[in-house]
Amino acid sequence: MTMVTNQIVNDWVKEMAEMTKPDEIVWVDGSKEQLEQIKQIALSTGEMIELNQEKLPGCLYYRTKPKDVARDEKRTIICTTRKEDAGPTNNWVAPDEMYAKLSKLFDGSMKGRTMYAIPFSMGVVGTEFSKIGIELTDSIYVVLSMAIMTRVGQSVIDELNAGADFTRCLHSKAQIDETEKYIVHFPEDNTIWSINSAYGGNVLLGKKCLALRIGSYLGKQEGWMAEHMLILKIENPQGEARYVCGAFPSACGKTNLAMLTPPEYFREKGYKVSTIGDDISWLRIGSDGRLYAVNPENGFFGVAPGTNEKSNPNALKTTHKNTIFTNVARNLDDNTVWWERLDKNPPENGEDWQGNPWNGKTSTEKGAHPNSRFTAPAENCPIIADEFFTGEGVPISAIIFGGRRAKAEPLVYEARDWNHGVFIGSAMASETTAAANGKVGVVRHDPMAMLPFCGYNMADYFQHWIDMGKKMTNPPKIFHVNWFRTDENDEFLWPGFGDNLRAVLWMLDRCEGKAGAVETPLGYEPKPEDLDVNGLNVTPEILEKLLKIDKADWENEIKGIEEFYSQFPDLPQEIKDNFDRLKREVEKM
Ligand code: SAT
Ligand code: MN
Repeated sequence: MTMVTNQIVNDWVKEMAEMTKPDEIVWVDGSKEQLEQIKQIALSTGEMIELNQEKLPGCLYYRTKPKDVARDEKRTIICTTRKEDAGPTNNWVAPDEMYAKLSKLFDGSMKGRTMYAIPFSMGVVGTEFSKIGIELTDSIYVVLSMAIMTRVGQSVIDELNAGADFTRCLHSKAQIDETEKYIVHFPEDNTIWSINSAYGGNVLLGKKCLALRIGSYLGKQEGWMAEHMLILKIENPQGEARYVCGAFPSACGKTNLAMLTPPEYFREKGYKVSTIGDDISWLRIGSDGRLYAVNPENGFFGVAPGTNEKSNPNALKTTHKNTIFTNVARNLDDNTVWWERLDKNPPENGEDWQGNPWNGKTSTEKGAHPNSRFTAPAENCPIIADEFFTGEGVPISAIIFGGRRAKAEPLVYEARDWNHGVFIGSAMASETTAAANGKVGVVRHDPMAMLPFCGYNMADYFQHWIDMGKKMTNPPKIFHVNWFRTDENDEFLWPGFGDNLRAVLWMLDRCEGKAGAVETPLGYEPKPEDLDVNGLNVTPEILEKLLKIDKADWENEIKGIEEFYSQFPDLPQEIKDNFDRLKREVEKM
């Protein structure tokens, strides 16, 4: 590989190495040969395990420490000079104080280890969307995962040598001491420091840290948006392509929606779905006044449990080669992997995610951690769209906000206009999942699914959404969905998965003025007959339940929104107006 000649880069790497004191520094060029050599080191030390190379070629197994299994929001910090710039929903510490504290923890943290320097790009190098980063790490798991999740290679080094600015990402697993774990962002310095974790979301710094937290901060300044959104391509029987983005909190089915298989009835009609992204979108306004999106990532870091031939056959196929499995169960008989709901055939001679002997047929304990993951190259996905590879933006027709809600939220509704949609996104709530440490199943507000990922003051972020709307002559329509509504017996009312396409097609028809709707206090809802439920066992009564808006539930929602908003002294007027209108309309119900 060509040397890095950019003096700013070399000075920074030198400074970081003087602090962390590794035995040596290795630049990662992304070549197959080098990655293979690095992998062999991880296999020889036992850091990673090679899986059955006939059944799972190129696949590796990795286990984290038992308390290092998810993102840690309490230990995720935004360090801006002024506390107000981080806002009420982020943890904040003054930059000087945090640098001083972390410098002590990083001091000598790589002694006896190799520091890998990984130059990477989020987005296709050379496109308008691309942003360059360098991650310094002492973890081979991070090296191999970044090589899947981001674009690593000579072209990135060329950009750096041509003087490109870059995000300075420093990671050390140190002692993986959870009492000294920190995931820290210095947006004003374009810098991320993460220490004492080895779990993906905390250490693959291109992902949530750069592409969302630093990305959202840069987007505000530079006039674009970084969002926690999948990108889906839908082609109708005439072959016309439409694109939608969807924001859902972690572990609420983004990967499933992004890779959905249309119900047979729609496949026969000629509908086709392909995937552009499953987690993060970067969005810019095009010269035609529309909003364009790319997926800045190069792979999928998906939740394993629940992924199966029925729920997401495309994801399953995506993981059959060159994939890293983290914290799933292992089948010792054939050295493959297993997780809950993969199939009805758990290993008898297995190991659970912590490495304990585990018999899936008799044990009452879970084999895989609920937040166990696969890290798989996007190019493996059988339905990956061509547009993914070009990295040029695709024009977005609809933005979908959604959460996991047993009650209150109906299946689907449409915002009256952009600002109403921004209000809906800002007020959304969802039940917590295993993707972050803490209690699971508690309803919490999670605006635009960005609560853990917004790198600056959330009220300013709402304002940025409003401002972006003002700049678009042809903005996407905004919708809200809830696939997770339950009946009196706590059973899901909606089949979900591939059938979610039915709601998406209603949305696309709305965008083209073709589908019916009725105005409600929440926005426009389909009438039961507006949704195509052909071939589906959903009765009109069930549809009615799915679409019902209950006054008492919404009085309660309003209280929740009021309480959530109370932490923001200055919300945009457009949001206040839309909230006031909701209150008036619910009152009138
Ligand atoms: O752990 S990650 O943050 O990368 C995945 C997620 O929680 O959405
Ligand atoms: Mn996510």
